[in-house]
Amino acid sequence: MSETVLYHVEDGVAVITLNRPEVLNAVNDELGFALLDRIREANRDSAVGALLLTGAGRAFCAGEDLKGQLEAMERGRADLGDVLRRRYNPIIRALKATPKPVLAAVNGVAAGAGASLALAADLRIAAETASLVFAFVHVGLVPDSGATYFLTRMVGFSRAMEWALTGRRIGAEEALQLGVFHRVVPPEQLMEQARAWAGQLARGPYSLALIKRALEFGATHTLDEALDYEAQLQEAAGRSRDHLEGMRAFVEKRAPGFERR
Ligand code: LHQ
Repeated sequence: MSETVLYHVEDGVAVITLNRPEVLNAVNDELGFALLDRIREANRDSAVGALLLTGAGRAFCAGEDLKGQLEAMERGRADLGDVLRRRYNPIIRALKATPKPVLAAVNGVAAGAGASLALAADLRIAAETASLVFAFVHVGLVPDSGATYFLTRMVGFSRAMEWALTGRRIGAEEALQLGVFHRVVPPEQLMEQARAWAGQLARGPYSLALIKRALEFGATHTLDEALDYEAQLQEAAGRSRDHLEGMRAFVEKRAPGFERR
């Protein structure tokens, strides 16, 4: 298995680390396909309750490997649409489709498709030194890997337009104020806090999976459709063992022991 993505499971959490620190974890074919494999592996593993995505070294991810891409272009072998369809889009779809919560620990700069990757997680905890750079414009490209979808929904159309057109560096504090980052912590505390948070998510009830689906649905459908879907999902949640356990724990004034069932 490729060393460009490190993977281990601890405390019910699949820790997935992008590992090309010498190029700020820029994504080439090897890293991209290894990442996709690891997301799928975490999804399949019943011992895994949450995914934690981070980067080795000082960056989260600098997006597409521009040196590799330039070489491919000079050899006349670059088709960016194909790169997206084969490599990035399946990664983003896999992150959104897994019923398990995905936490990104943004340890440094997240640029281009690397920023998109951070936005595709369900939650983001970031180091004070982290930043987002929608760098696509600097290399004459358009935001991709879901950036147009996530950004417009997270920060609104007007601000998304400014971030995309300028490609300026968005600091951790600004991202926190706008709810793009959920928590910002000193760099030396990032991984400890991220592991603790992901561990907590991994011990959550079966309904976490349904909550993910419910919110994605609610964000893109009408009120009538959302009401119907909520009723459908609640019916399923209501039949879960974890719902029963949650109610018993409440009545017995103790912490619930969920089993993701
Ligand atoms: C890199 C990269 C990098 C290679 C830093 N590649 N080496 C999708 C589909 C298909 C095709 C095209 O694109 C896409 C989507 C995209 O992702 S397009 C956007 C691609 N990403 C970028 O444009 C970001 C490029 N990087 C930067 O702007 C800066 O490196 C940032 C702002 C991320 C960090 O700046 P610094 O902290 O000043 O670091 P640095 O620039 O000195 O980088 C450190 C090293 O990493 C350096 O190598 P060197 O050998 O000189 O030490 C960089 O060349 C290398 N590196 N990003 N994407």
